[in-house]
Amino acid sequence: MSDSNSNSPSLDELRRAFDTQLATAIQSANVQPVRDRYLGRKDGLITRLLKDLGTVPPEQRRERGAAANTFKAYVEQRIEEAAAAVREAAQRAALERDSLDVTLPGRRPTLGRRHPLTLVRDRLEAIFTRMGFAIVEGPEIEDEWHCFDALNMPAEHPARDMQDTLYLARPVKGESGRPDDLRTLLRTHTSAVQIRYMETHQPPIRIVVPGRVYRRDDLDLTHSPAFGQVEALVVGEGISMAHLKGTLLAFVREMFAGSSRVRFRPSFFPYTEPSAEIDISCWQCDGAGCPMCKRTGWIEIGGCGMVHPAVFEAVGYDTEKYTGFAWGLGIERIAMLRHQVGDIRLFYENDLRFLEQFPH
Ligand code: 2NL
Repeated sequence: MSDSNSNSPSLDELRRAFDTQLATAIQSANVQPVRDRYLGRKDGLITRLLKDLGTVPPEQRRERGAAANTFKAYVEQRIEEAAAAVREAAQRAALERDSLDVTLPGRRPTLGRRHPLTLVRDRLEAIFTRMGFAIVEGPEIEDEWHCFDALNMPAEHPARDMQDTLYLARPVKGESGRPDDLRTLLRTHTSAVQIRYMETHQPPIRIVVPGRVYRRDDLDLTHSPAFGQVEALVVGEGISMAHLKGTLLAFVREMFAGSSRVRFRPSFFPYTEPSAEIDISCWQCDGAGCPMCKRTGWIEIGGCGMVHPAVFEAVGYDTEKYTGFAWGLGIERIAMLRHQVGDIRLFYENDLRFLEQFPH
């Protein structure tokens, strides 16, 4: 028995235990506990071993001391190597994790596009802007005066039934600047904006008014309770029906086909006199007759007329001095005609399979 204390493990046993523990520590990338266990300043196994040398018989001390120091050097070196190995492994893992392959093809961001109704509206605005019209917008919540009364549609006028809409709760008395008997509603046409414009501007005026309007309608293939409308209004001295027709002809030749012709069919609107429906020659068959125009050669795109003097009176214009024309058309209808869309609801469902068929 070479050990002075037979309960202590031999250095060979200690080294084997250390080797095993260190291997495990490297696996779990945590070497520090093993280092503390063997080299810890207070409780380290080797520290104690060296301290215990004092109890070793003097004739064995030199040999045992040398063996302990050799073991200590061995442990220190192995620990250092292990720590380095763990550091390198961590670095390698980080490099791999953070590496990027610059040879991969790029990811193209999906590009948004304008809605088909926006395409039509933008195109229409561009055409009329070049003709010298100003684009004007106004509130969707209106009062009866601007939506009906000022447009020659007094209360109980039958035309109000055809433009039934949603009425909003009455404002608290005294809260609005309007007379008490004026109700608030969702506008049925953008004409209300033209009234507001005429109330604040003197002729000559040349405006295009696009926007959303509301009617009491059930949603079907061609109707929606909310839809887009564009109206135009020109007022000045000597404005005639010829100006109306010439302006419309210039518009449809840019909007539809260079060979388009315009036809007026007599009609009625309370706010225009005379009034007409606007037909344009079918751009599919150029007027010969085809399924698109139901064999008539003509397609209706909107309504128009010369502004009724009662409208000018309502906004305080001199009816002896000024005349004007106006027209209105539905944006959805134009988009459906241009792109042969058979169901108005497709415009509101935001199905990309539909929307992606339109140009950017
Ligand atoms: C249609 C027909 C029309 C007007 C709108 C108008 C506006 C004022 C004065 C006179 Cl301020 N008229 N607008 C005139 C005729 C027809 O719209 O079918 N719209 C979808």
